[in-house]
Amino acid sequence: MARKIIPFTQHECPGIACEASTCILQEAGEQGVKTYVQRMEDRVIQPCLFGQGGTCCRNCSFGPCMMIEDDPTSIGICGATASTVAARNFARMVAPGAAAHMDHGRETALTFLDTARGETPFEIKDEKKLHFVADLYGIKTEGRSKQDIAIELGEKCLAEFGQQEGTLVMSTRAPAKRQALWKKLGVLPRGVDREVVELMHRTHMGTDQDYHNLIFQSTRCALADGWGASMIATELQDILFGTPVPLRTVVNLGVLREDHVNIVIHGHEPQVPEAMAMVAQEPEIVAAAQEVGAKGINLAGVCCSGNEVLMRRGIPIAGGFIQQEVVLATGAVEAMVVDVQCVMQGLSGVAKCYHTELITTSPRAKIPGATHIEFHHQHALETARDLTLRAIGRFKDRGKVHIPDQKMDVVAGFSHETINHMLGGTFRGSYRPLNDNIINGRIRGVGAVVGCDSCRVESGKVHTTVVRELIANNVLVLVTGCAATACGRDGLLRPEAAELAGPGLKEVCETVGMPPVLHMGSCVDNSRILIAATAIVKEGGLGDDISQVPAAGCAPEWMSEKAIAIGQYCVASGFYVVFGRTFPTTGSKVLTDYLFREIQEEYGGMWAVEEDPTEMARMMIRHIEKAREALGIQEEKDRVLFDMAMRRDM
Ligand code: NFS
Ligand code: SF4
Repeated sequence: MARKIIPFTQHECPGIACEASTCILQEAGEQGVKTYVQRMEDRVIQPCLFGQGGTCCRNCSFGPCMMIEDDPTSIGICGATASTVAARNFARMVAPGAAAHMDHGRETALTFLDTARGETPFEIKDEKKLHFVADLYGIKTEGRSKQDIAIELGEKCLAEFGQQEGTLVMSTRAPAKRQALWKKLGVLPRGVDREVVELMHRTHMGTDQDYHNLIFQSTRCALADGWGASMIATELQDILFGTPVPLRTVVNLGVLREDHVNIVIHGHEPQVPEAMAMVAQEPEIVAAAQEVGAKGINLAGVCCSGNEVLMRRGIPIAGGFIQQEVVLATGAVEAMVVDVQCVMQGLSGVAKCYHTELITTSPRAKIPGATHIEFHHQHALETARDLTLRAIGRFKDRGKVHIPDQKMDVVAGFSHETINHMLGGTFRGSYRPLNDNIINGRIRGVGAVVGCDSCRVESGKVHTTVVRELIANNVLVLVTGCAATACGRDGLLRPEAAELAGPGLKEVCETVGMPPVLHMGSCVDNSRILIAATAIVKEGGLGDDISQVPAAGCAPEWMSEKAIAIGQYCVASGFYVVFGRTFPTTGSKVLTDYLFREIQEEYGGMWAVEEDPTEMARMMIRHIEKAREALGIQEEKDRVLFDMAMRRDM
């Protein structure tokens, strides 16, 4: 059968992250390797409008029932309306999205606890943070060993997953006004797992059939993610593996090395990547690599596994989500080690076209055709050595290798603690200088650009267009997840990128020596953004709640259910949140109006959707300017407009 060769350039075929990816994908296509690009081309059945707008229900065997909101003949056989079905489907995105972070948080807590008990090769690295978090949990720290404190903290965190009543400790870190609002609305999560189970229950046929009530529980579940499990994950990971500090490293396909055994770590939880990093330089391992003719082991990351070890160890990232198959199609990867989430099943087929061994490590995530080697933190190093030796064993089977030159310097590692120190000086950390710069208008506000990269849009480009527009308008940008990787590829995570910023932001970046776009970590680390926003509120001068801060968030290329859970907890925290391209409730105007407008009256935050990246940035900027106006700090606007005009003249 004649193969179709796809004549794509990055422009002709959206969804290809960069030039380096284009040329690898083209080669792969010519050799008959099927990647997401071919699968998109091959698909005959196109997305259905009911599915896309959230109004197809298959919750019982009377269906599937497809709804048209204003058509009385198009309601469910059970009588369910479009808004009910769209809300149920939305809830069914929040539940697994939140559950992914929750299960990650649980796994972290288990590793943390066993480490405190001396049963893993990891250690408590950040004692200062251990004490801080222990204080939050009301744990006595004075005169106790770090192991003792950590055991109590691990047990307390773990107990919150199965907790039935009460509230989650992390949620008490939110601004007082926000907590009072959550209390008033009755939306404070009672436990972690409980909120997912209840949400799933409510979506069962014939249960909750009121869209507002369904979104209420979706919110409680999402809050149990952001102000619960994700925050537990971030904080315990920092204590265990170290709180990130700024460091320099590189991203994109060019980080793979021709003369090394390349091992790519992909997925989300940091345990496997940390263990792999711990053994990679062991003399016996290096010797084994040299024996097969390689110079050593080169570890590189993909997705959030990559972000975790990029932030803490400076391990380079080979690619974001959309590049995962491209990384293998270089022919240079001996093994790809994956755990959970965002791992494409297509990897299995791509790996088979090369000498690459695809290895799954979590009992929760297996892939037909992949090798399964289960990872347990108690034996982390033994397993990591085993995995590494397997990769070394594949080196001799390498065929033709094509590693593109493209790689880009990045500065990453901006935890909340780092921002605090960087801006406030080493003696006493503080957000005062940031708040002052927002108040005096040098920085107009803060924009969070987060989430996946997508094959449905000009991948990466959508992120970077939004970010470039924001920084040009003096909006300081915080990034996480694959959005951060896309910005990294584009050079936006370097201090030099301050050149692209408006004059006020540029001045601040140059004074501090920081990039205008700060990489805050993986997607569970969106909890760092919640903490940063809270720190801005607590510092004073910018209102007494997150909804008053001149800030906005977006996920321009979102694709995963996690993105919906994150968006919902951000809206419920008071943020204005813009999603790119599609939104999963548009089949119901009633529900969409609620999420895009009315919800603001309850939570101060709301959703929006926009396809055009420049417009997306402008929507965020308009929101930021409106917040400034409400705070009475609008004066500097003229100067910014003047500066914009000046720049256009240049
Ligand atoms: Ni977030 Fe990170 Fe990437 Fe999207 Fe997937 S890796 S957890 S979900 S695709 S940003
Ligand atoms: Fe149709 Fe109602 Fe069954 Fe859904 S639950 S498939 S709307 S009958």
